[in-house]
Amino acid sequence: MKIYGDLNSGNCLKLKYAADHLRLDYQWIAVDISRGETRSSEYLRINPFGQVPAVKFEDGRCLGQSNAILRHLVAERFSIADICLLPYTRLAAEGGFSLDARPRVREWIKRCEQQLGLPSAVDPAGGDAG
Ligand SMILES: N[C@@H](CCC(=O)N[C@@H](CS)C(=O)NCC(=O)O)C(=O)O
Repeated sequence: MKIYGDLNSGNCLKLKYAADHLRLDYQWIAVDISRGETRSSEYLRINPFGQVPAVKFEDGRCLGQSNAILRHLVAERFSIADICLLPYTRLAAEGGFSLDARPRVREWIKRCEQQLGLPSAVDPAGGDAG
């Protein structure tokens, strides 16, 4: 993946910080806003809106908008917030709180458990209880 950005731009830095934190394999392509490089015909083929950041994936597709890119990069990963909430939430039943009416919470717990290699606390039998 290539990340096109200018290190003087906060929108670009958030991508760089996230990609570094996630240890993603990427190449940083410097695009100098002050030199008008975002408006070059070469760059406009990457991002027709003429803004950084943008990314180009291995398959050639490009994506602009920092928050959309961030969302894409972290899509199936969990964050510090997930880790903070997981330990007690996954044991809700032991504390007398049923998650039966909270299917989205159960799905989230299962996703985190899979990423961490934990046994399922919300579905100990391993079946799909919804
Ligand atoms: N909503 C966009 C904003 C992008 C943006 O404003 N980029 C600025 C740098 S922070 C830029 O490329 N300016 C150069 C230009 O418009 O030519 C995002 O979050 O990516």
